[in-house]
Amino acid sequence: MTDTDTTDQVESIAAAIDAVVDVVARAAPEIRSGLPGRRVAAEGQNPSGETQMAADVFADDLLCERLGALDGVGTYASEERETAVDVGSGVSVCVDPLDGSSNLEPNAAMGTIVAVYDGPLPAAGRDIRAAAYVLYGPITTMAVAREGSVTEYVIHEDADYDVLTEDVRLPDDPTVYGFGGRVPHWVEPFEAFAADVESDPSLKLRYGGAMIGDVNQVLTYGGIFAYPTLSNAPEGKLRLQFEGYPVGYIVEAAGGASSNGRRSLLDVEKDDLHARTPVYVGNQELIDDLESRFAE
Ligand code: FDP
Repeated sequence: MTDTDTTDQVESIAAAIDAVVDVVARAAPEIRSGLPGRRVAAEGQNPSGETQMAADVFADDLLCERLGALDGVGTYASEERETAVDVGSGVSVCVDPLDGSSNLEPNAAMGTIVAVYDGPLPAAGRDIRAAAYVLYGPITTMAVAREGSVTEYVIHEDADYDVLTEDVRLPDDPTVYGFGGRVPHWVEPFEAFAADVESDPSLKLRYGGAMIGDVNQVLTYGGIFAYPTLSNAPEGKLRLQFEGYPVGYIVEAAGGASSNGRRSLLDVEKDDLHARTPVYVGNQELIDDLESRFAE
């Protein structure tokens, strides 16, 4: 909440966050059970020029309808649509309906990401009031960050959900890393950092190709996930409003750190709804080391 928010505003934002989290949790089993027949390309591309799967469109339509119907939600935006949708008055909700949907064909983990902002879109990172992700793994779980702490839930097939872990914290001793992008496109500071990580005997590679699956491993085991700046894509691949801010907010709330290579993801400012950013999240000492390479 900002210093100028009144008690009523604070309460209505909290109520909107409760409702958004509940809708996303209850939609998750439906999204999951809707996947088998939708492992095919849809007709269009998303605003970032990527082929959409039928499942991306299905999850986006479902979440737009349910979240857009909530009192206290003013704007719905998603990675799958060009412009934000005005749905009333209240918080702005940004969604990546199916993160990692290229994992649909090989049947590997995927997620749904949601960020709640107190302000118009594109929002600033410090406008974020809550973020959550659903992980469709062998079981369906959800991590929710708000007011500086993260709670993990298990979501059952009947759409009920229970707390698994309160106050999720990154373990102090990191053990895993996962780096995206093609290695020939990594730039020199990142290449040097990655070489040191790879030769550290306490760390091992665990990379699944869906950001949420990879970030959840970092939350569970400690370590670092990166989708770095690339020589052919200096801003990397991931989208700030839909992926960078929420994942940075969640990892920081769990005691870790986030960065675009130079500063916390929450301090990165871009004025385009679909702007991209390099993403580095994980244990503080690894992020400090990474940032020192880009400062040289
Ligand atoms: P996807 O394209 O499959 O939806 O931003 C989306 C994302 O997956 C992330 O989940 C993942 O970390 C990254 O892109 C993987 O990208 P590439 O395999 O294309 O490098």
